[in-house]
Amino acid sequence: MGEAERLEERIRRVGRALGLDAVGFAGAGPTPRTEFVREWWARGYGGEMHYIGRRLEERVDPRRILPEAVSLIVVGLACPPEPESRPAAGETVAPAVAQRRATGAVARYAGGDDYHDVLLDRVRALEEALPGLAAQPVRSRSYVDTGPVSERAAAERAGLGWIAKNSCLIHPELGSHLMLGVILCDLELEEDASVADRCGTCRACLDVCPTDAFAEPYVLDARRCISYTTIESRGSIPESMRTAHAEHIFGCDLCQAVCPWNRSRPRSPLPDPLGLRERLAKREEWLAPTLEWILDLDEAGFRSATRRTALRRPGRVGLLRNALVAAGNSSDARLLECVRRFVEDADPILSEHARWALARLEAVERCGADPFEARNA
Ligand code: B12
Ligand code: SF4
Ligand code: SF4
Repeated sequence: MGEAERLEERIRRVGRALGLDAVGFAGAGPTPRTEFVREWWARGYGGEMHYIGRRLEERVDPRRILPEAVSLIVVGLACPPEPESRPAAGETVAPAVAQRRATGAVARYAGGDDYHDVLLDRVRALEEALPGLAAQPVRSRSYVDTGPVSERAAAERAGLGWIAKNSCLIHPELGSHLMLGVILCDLELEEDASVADRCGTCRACLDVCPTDAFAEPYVLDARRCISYTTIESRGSIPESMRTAHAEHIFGCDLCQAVCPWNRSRPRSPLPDPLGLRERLAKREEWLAPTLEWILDLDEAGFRSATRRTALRRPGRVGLLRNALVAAGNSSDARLLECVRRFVEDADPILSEHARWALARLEAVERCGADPFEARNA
């Protein structure tokens, strides 16, 4: 066994001791995968995410960020699973659904401590350990969705898994609910063996997408993805897509939920010696937040409810905009009063979405249907 190999194993062991579930190594240069971002951006799939368009060439070739970089150390941390029962905000016993109150859905990765902070802290700890492990000074940079690095392409190259038809990186043992981080460094590290594409003839993710966001297998038009419209976009959610948003108020997991590689993985609960997954786990109030509660949040309430979470990203107006769309989709006429309060709101985004939701709820009221009876019929 050569000296270089022993260094990789030492880095892997320290990474695991720091609470990381997967650690792999890749070369730092460009690949057809990283080059694809140019075409993706040119096709307009990135929408308003100008932070991607502005630094395309760094995404293609990480050596444009750190010229001395020769290797990438890529790490993964698995998200905690959703609990079986989902109590509503402020309730510890009865689930909101049993109370027949309309709730919003929050993506699995959000609603606990922000993964950017939790994972970046671990990635930096590993980065700081590198000079000691290599017994030499090391030039390096760390990122967890905090810089112009194509993290999925890096993870695929480092053997963490394959980029699947839903465009997510799937780890064969851990599935795709795996948050990624990357260290660029000037250490010569041997690249890990790649994992072959295991999607086969399956296309469950492509078929389940309610907004038809996949331009083709493996390629997402972000503008049509609920994760983009509810988190990244600051403007109006296109009217033609609002019904498809259903109860989603922050992100979407549908194309991962149907994936057979997630259904049975991980096979047993993962160890969590440092409590990282406990920190990432959704706080109780975000398991099944009632739309009434969200629509009642003033600026101070929003700041306190989203403290240290990724839910801060769209801002209060963005989150309330999403909740208005979910209210319009809820068929729950009891939300009429909540929604009416926003019809004359000074913020044009909120007032416009409130008018849309109001028209839909008034139509439900005229019919006198009970949304929960209808849903359970
Ligand atoms: C912009 C962005 C988004 C955008 C666009 C996503 C996208 N698919 O491009 C939006 C807001 C929609 C989004 C949504 C989500 N995101 Co996001 N996102 C990013 C970000 C910041 C950049 C991604 C990017 O550069 N996209 C541009 C495309 C071109 O690159 P790519 O996605 O990396 O991979 C492409 C190429 O590899 C190529 N490709 C691969 N194979 C093949 C084969 C062929 C034949 C072809 C033609 C192309 C091709 O196509 C892929 C998809 O277009 C990364 C963090 C980072 N810095 O990398 C996180 C990241 C990708 N997101 C992440 C997550 C968790 C999500 C969500 C699950 C969140 C949620 N629950 O709502 C969803 C998943 C939606 C989905 N199905 O992709 C994780 C993914 C973890 C994983 N295991 O895959 C990342 C890595 C963040 C992190 N640090 O963990 N995201
Ligand atoms: S996250 Fe939801 S909206 Fe986005 S591609 Fe997947 S299923 Fe479609
Ligand atoms: S649902 Fe099927 S096609 Fe989609 S990512 Fe999973 S295995 Fe691949």
